[in-house]
Amino acid sequence: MAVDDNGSGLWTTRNGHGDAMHVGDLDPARPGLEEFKVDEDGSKPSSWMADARTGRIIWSTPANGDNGRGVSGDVWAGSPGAESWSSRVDGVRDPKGTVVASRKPSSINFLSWWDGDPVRELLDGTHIDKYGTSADTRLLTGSGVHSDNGTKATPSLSGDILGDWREEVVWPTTDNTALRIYSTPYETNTRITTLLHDTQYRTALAWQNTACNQPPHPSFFIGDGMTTAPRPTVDTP
Ligand SMILES: [Ca+2]
Ligand SMILES: [Ca+2]
Ligand SMILES: [Ca+2]
Repeated sequence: MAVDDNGSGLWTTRNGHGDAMHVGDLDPARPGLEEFKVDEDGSKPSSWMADARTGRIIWSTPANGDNGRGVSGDVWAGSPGAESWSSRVDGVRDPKGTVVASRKPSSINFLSWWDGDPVRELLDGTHIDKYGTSADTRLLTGSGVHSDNGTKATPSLSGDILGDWREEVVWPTTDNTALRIYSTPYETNTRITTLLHDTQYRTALAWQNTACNQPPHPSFFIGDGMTTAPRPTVDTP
């Protein structure tokens, strides 16, 4: 459901709890924000995308038990906008719900803007990979660190906290005596104001540290073919 800033309910799909939800400009060709979610209730659609303002379901996949993992983000330039995939649904879907690639990424967990291009990378366990339709490419292996929460494999934090718009990952050392911050070694020609200036992203950095963690999404599209990113008119406190 969505709650207005005065505390009253705006809408609900009545699809109940799900372990993964993503809200962002997942379909840049369509005005406004979209929501992608997987459902735990085996009688509800397994996965779906909705208009984030109204809750209207844009597309969905048939009920198929407890769909425990799902991700949506632009991880592949071969199809416009976000790719969406989940544990119990075959294939990778475009923002209209059409299967555009048969091979799902090897992980269904976090995302990270890590290398120099605006297409997002996959973050899972203590590694970062780049999606490819035949195989993923490993870009980072964190050694001497660990993730938490079993198969959910959450880092201490993932998000843009230093430098430019690319995202850092924080993991605890294996002996739990220190936190390590990993930052991208890649240069980029893409200039975007630090993402913490975006209120949605800033809020997402806070809520991803509670309950079922998920990667933060900004309120605007970052990905292949993106338009010039918005610049904040005032500094966020
Ligand atoms: Ca949109
Ligand atoms: Ca894409
Ligand atoms: Ca990238």
